[in-house]
Amino acid sequence: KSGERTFLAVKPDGVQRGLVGDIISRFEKRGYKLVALKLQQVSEDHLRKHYADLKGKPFFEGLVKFMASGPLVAMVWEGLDVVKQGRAMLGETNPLASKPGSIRGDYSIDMGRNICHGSDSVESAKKEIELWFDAKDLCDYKKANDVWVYE
Ligand code: DAT
Ligand code: MG
Repeated sequence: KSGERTFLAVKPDGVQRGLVGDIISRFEKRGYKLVALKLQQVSEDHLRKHYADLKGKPFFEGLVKFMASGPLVAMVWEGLDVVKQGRAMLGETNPLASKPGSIRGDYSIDMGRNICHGSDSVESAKKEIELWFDAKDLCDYKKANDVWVYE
């Protein structure tokens, strides 16, 4: 169960605003394990696949263009309940509804500039990890401090 994985991304606004280190640091400090990471500017086509569930929404095209507008940081993180906990650490989709202490609540205001992405379920995490990473780029390793993180 502590092998659960999620897909997280620092969006182009988060990269431009210098928030990559802070966001990675929050997940590291919490005790989660980094499994894969890359800085990459991706095509609109790739993002249409990533956001396929939102096709038809009025903001879809703008979202795709924004996400393709600059490099983003794509990551896979692993640990107990990491999908749900990751979403909680991100905050609400609307930054104005996000609590201080969450990434969006601390660093963002507008929905279309909300800094980060996180998978919304274990099932979509699986799909997103497959879309963004080759299996060979997911690192299987033991963290020495796991005995200090998990009872
Ligand atoms: P989340 O990123 O919290 O999973 P989502 O999957 O519903 O939210 O939407 C993906 C992104 O699209 C979201 O991070 C910001 C943007 N978005 C969502 N709803 C929006 C809206 N009503 N107006 C503008 N942008 C929106
Ligand atoms: Mg979503």
